[in-house]
Amino acid sequence: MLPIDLRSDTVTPPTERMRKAMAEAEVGDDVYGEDPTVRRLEDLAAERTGKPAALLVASGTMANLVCQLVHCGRGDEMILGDQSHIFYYEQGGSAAIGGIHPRTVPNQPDGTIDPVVIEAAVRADDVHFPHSRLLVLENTHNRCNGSPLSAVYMNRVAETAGRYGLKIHVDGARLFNAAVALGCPAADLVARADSVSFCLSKGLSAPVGSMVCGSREFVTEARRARKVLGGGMRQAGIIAAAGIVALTEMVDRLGEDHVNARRLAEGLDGIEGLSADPAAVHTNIVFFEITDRRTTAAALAAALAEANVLVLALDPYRLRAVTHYPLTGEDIERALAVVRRCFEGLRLRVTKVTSD
Ligand code: TLP
Repeated sequence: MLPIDLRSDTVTPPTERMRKAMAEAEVGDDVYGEDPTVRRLEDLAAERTGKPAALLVASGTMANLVCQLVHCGRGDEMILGDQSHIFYYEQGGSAAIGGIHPRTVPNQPDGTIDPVVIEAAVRADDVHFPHSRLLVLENTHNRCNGSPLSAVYMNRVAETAGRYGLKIHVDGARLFNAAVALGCPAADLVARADSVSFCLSKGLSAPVGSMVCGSREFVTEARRARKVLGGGMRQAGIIAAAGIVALTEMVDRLGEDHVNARRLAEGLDGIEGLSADPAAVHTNIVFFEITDRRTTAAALAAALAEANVLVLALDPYRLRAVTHYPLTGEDIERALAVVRRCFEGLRLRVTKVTSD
């Protein structure tokens, strides 16, 4: 059996159309602003997010860091969720590289942050305090079941941020998953944001690349920040060509991944000793938990890997599986059969060891 890789949607291979577009891409030196394919991608990304301008960068991590560097100076504070990718998985780059002070506040299970909590976290004008400059939100929210944040929530939170002069950055690595799940244009979800980043290289299947979108002035500064981080690329049209295919051909199909994720969650929840919450799955990320604690997430992930199903063990008893192109409903059923078999095998082994 070919491996069924559910570790992340970052493992998606480029489509044939992407490979062809990459081979044929018209290119130039993008640091001189002379790559026509990069320019086309940037125009398209700006249009899809409803922002005046956009910038191609190497990764989601770089996109987020560039945005933080533009919004905040050294010693400024940003408010962000305690489950956010920027806080968890980006090496503390905001502090290490930008001198930005992270103020974490609790994410609710649906990935939102209560506006009342945001308001309470804003610093008063006092010589002891850093200046509160930025609010960071994540849509979809990776560690909160891939939850999509609605335009209604964004409006509420923008009102709070506006009252205190906070800028808003949306880490929209999977923004188009949110748009498809909520049935609205991506632009509606970030209309109130000052900047948004999204990834071409996750569910949209491009091999490399993320976009930063915002006002023209913002993107001019973002271009400078990208350069100092070493992210000025030359004939980047090769990458941008795949990004154009990602945005024009791969967005509408994301719904299939969401259906597969829900099915996966239902199946996992039906396995004795495991639990998942299908009702919480609205996009392509599924968390599941080992409730029979005689075995661990690491042991289950290792057993599954032997059987060619790859998942991530995140915590001692918690795992993550992500659906994506080109996995089909049949692949999900096959993966579920493997999980059932492997988990049962582990339980039998543990039962035998304990009774020996
Ligand atoms: N997330 C990856 C890992 O880093 C955990 C994954 O497999 O989910 N924002 C969000 C919300 C993300 O989920 C990710 C990647 C990023 C930013 C960073 O993107 P890259 O990997 O392109 O730097």
